[in-house]
Amino acid sequence: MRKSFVAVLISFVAISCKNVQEVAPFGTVPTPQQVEWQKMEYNMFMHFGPNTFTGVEWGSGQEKEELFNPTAMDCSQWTQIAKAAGMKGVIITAKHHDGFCLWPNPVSNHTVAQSPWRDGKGDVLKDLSEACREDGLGFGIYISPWDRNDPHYGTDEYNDVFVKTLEHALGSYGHVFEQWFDRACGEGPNGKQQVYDWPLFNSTVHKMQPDAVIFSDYGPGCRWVGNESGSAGRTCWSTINVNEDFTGPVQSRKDLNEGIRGGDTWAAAETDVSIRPGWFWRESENSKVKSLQHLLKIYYESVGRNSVLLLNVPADTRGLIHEVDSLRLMELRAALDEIFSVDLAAGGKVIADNVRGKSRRFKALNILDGDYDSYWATDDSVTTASFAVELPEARTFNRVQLQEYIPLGQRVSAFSIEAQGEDGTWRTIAKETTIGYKRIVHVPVTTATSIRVNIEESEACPVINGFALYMDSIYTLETTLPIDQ
Ligand code: FUL
Repeated sequence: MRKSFVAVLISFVAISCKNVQEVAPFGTVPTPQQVEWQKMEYNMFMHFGPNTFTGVEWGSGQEKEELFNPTAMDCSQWTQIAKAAGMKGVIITAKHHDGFCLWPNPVSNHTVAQSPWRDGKGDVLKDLSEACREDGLGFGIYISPWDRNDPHYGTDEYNDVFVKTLEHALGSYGHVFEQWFDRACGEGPNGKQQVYDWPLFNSTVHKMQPDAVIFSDYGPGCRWVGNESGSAGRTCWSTINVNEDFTGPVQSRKDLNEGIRGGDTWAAAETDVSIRPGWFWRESENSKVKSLQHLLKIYYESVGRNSVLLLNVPADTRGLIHEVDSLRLMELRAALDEIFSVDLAAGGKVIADNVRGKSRRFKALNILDGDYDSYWATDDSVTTASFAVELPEARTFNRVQLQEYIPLGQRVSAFSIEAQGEDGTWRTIAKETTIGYKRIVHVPVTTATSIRVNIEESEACPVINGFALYMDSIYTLETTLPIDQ
């Protein structure tokens, strides 16, 4: 009797699994490389070059190569700090607007090879790419097309020089996870501006490094977040609209900050911000390194808002990250570890009002299993749905983390969160818009036995792969707006 019941159950499950359709991707979706890039979450930006020695932000291009002479250059120090900070990659200014190349670029006379550093035999890109490999970090390259030194700048020839520059930098140091294009376009030594050939530049990157995600103001791989203060939009779509030739239309800062719902290109926001007031190191700013509270705010408003954080930590004239900065990074790491080490939703039960095809494959409990590729999904016809997490006991938290399974597109455009107190009453603790890869919602300190997430509006059936609750007792600069605002 028992045996036949089990057999019937097994065949029922088998039939139901077989018949339930996969969730079809919705709209514009990321490439696998863009998904991996987003999973990195937190990377180091490294501004280093002649400006480090002159104390200016934009060099004129007339700086003498002799200036560049770090006294204790050690890229392993950078990568060890980045790794200990929990960062996953490092992106270096291989060439800033002043045109000086941190590697011996054969098509330039303004490089480390002309400097006294290591008798002209040094190569920062070589050292850093090796240190990144050693420490298991991604290696990324910033190259500014604006060049205030190159005599060809402002003529057609320059685009070819720039392509050769790209080919050399991207072809000599192994895998590059991100190519960072600064779109600044000022005047060169002859007083002329350059007309950049973006399709040619982008195709060169794709040819040299097929897996590299290309950053620029509007992609094509990832986009600028629209400010340098470290804040993605509270609403943040990973899509924008871009012309095929990537010359525009120039997106408004608001569109860059919030993305465009239903946009034609997947280009998630990257939040680049400096740990100091300037991008380059200068002694006078050793006392102005951002506070732990400020960095936590930046973390919540970038990683917590569907963006990747690219935190600039510039090396000093020794060629080392200064002690003040590294100490602050370790404080941030310790705080993040403390906040996110205990998931208070662990061990909970999850019930949803709709499960795709009533299939176990798409069951609501998938949101708690820690497996990125398993998710809760509803039937295609359902775009308004709720799930409730019943906690093993009453628990106190002030952060609710949600994740959408972005390989299938970004869908949710409005959701609310309710909590059931120990007296049994439910109250709304948050009303928000987008989720994306990761959303960390700030809620008032709440003690609850159950939490309910209501997907109130979604472009297609919701697909949620992560849910967690945390208690942050460290961050004091609360930014939560009152509900309904
Ligand atoms: C800007 C540049 O002009 C700054 O110097 C800095 O490199 C920043 C990250 O991008 O466009």
